[in-house]
Amino acid sequence: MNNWVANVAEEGIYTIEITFDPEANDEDRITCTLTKTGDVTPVEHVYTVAGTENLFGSYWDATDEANNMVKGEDGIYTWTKNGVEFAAEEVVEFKVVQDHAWTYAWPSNNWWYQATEAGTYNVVITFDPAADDMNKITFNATPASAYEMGDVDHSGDISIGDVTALIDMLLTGGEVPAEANCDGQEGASIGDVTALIDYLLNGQW
Ligand SMILES: [Ca+2]
Ligand SMILES: [Ca+2]
Repeated sequence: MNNWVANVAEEGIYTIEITFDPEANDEDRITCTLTKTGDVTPVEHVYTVAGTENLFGSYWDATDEANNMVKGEDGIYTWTKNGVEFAAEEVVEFKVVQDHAWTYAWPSNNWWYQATEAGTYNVVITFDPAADDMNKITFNATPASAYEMGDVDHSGDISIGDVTALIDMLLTGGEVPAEANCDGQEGASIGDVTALIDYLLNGQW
């Protein structure tokens, strides 16, 4: 009368065998055997932001590896772009796509952002695959001018932490915010580190 219930004790790959003997007594007609044959290997996905060309450089291109997100130790993926120029009321739209295909993409309606005023912005997008659909994505566009020159780690003041942050950026070759340019020469170099240390020692640029 009740359905047959087979409990799976632990996650894994199983072989399931069900037998039915019409000649047996009611309680013996059905047998069900679960045999574990292996472990489940977690699938590592690639997440990429794809959207309007004004922010992402390519146009709704799910295959653009330049826009792959970077996985953090907490399992949350991040995409960062510093020094983005937005006109007043400029609109950005995007989705986060899984494995360079549109089969799985969030949010179902495109993420929509409109810059309130013209300026240079640092943009950070995060994606949490484990969160429910409404809370997977965060988008932050911070005016780049909010940080003063030398405040590389965006802590609000200039300290030895900024020297460390700048050296980290030089070593990893990541995007460098405008405020990391301390020597006035374009781009980030060891000259910016020297200028920053000079400032810490002397209190002036
Ligand atoms: Ca700082
Ligand atoms: Ca520089």
